[in-house]
Amino acid sequence: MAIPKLVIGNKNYSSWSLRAWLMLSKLEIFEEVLVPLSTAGSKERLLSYSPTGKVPVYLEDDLVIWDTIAIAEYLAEKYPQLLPRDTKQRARARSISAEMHSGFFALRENMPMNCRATDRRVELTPELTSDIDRVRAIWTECRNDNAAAGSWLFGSFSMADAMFAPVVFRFNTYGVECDRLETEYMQTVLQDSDVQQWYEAAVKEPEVIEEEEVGMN
Ligand SMILES: N[C@@H](CCC(=O)N[C@@H](CS)C(=O)NCC(=O)O)C(=O)O
Repeated sequence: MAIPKLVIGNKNYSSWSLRAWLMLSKLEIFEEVLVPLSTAGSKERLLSYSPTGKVPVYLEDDLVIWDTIAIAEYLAEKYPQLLPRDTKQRARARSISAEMHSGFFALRENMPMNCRATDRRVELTPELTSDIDRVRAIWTECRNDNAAAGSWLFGSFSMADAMFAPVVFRFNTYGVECDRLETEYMQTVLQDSDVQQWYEAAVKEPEVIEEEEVGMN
């Protein structure tokens, strides 16, 4: 078997890329193919890897997986440690991962991931506040239930942490206020060595995507 490849977008901006990259970084050796988004020819390059022309794309021999939740589920089949061992907790990790994948539109729209940006502020509309409150409730519930097992949402790192990692960067960039438990969880994510590696690469990227640069004073 050849070394799997993961096609990703800009580390500073591509939140879906971060999710797949973080899972893979914790599980297996892989080759990273970075296609800077919104540059000349980038769409054609992406379409040469997958039918959707979006990132992330996971490539393993003749297998192509082009959607984050499908990549997560495939990896969890290969590496069961990506989900909690307990059946009910596993269902819960899947539920919040799916909820992230299919929802939180106000959060995704109004607080785009911009890892290297700090001190940004956006208008807290009712929809955005509702998304933020829901994220905080998820983190609080998971951390309260799994505090003894470790510092990730379900104790050990799971796909759910990968799904919420870009939200941690968003809360950090846009100064979302959190309580102690939630802030501790954010620190677990931000201080993780793989997340740090991603961040350091994001800081060095030269590309600036204007429409993602929101919330400046
Ligand atoms: N449902 C997809 C969404 C992927 C997605 O929207 N990726 C964005 C970057 S974060 C993208 O590829 N944008 C480039 C484009 O649409 O041309 C997933 O879960 O992987």
